[in-house]
Amino acid sequence: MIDLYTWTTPNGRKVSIALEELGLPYKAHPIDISKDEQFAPAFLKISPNNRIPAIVDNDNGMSLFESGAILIYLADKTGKLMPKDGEGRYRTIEWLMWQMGGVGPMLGQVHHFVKYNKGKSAYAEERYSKEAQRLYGVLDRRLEGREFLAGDYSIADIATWPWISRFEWQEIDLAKFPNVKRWYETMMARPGVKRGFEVALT
Ligand SMILES: N[C@@H](CCC(=O)N[C@@H](CS)C(=O)NCC(=O)O)C(=O)O
Repeated sequence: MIDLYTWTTPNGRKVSIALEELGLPYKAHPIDISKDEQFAPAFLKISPNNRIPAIVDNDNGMSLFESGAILIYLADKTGKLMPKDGEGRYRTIEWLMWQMGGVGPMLGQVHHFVKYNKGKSAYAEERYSKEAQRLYGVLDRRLEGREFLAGDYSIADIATWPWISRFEWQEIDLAKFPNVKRWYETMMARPGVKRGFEVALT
């Protein structure tokens, strides 16, 4: 059994989607970041950066924070959603890191400036919207002639999808990125993705 500490955000949903896709038993505990629960001393012990998501794997007592590290751990634990070795493993990690270093932080800034604080900084809105357009272009080109980001369906897709699911907040017209649209819809139709997206926090 895995304890997942999470909230209804793209980074949190990456892990609940992976757990659902892998069929691993878990319990999701809410950390309400709008009430600063991420700063509680008990949570700091498992997530020293004060951010969700984090997990505790009760099979071995190990705790982990940072969604990318958690996804690699879960893939290695089960031998699924990432090749064990060879080029396929590094392609998966490559696109996972692209999400962690680019898609997440940049689209997060779009949410901050364009969705929640519109009109406060024209410079930031333009800068991050332009970067969002660029990243959607990269994703669209990568998905040209490919069903998934890095070979078979993998943790790279699972990491990226929850951010793309907020395309409306980012004022992105998915019709301009047909490969992204097709990939987005393919993933949305997966029962595990649906369950992980709507995970009940009790
Ligand atoms: N790189 C981290 C980012 C985690 C992150 O930014 N989590 C947000 C929610 S999506 C959070 O906990 N925010 C709380 C805060 O800003 O204080 C990861 O991927 O796990």
